[in-house]
Amino acid sequence: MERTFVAIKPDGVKRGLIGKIVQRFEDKSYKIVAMKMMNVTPEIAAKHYEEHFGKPFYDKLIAFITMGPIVAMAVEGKNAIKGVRHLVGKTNPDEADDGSIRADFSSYSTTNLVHASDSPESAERELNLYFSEKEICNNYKNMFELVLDELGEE
Ligand code: 3AN
Repeated sequence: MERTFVAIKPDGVKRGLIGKIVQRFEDKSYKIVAMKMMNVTPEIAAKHYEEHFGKPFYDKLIAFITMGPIVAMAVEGKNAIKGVRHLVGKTNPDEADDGSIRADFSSYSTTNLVHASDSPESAERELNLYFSEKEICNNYKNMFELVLDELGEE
């Protein structure tokens, strides 16, 4: 079981897409184990996007992620890091697979609605940046896990 970090960015919140986006992850069997709406401070934004520091689009990236609240989530499931990235789609929505969130809801690489960790290392770093251990609620099973339990599957 893997855990990954997902954020609905300010455009997704403003466009009223929180429910639809969360539904995509739940439909695919992933379990939300933490979720909060929050404003991203410039300090958190700088840590989140430190790999892009110095690039031409960096300032716009920081301005965008701090322009309004996001919904931060910790999402768990089988191969969740890769699977969630697949559901989210490629950075440029024009190149994202049909049926992915970005392909279905955006045409812009900047306002592409969702962030999802791209590796186990990023997932750990980003989860620690946005959540404390006590904010993670992993003390329940979702329906997918209950069915697997019944089958005796991991
Ligand atoms: P993803 O969100 O798919 O993980 P990242 O982390 O590589 O993509 O990029 C985060 C954001 O940085 C993108 N949503 C986009 O706004 C911006 N960005 C990344 N690469 C480029 C690029 N080559 N040109 C312009 N903006 C970019």
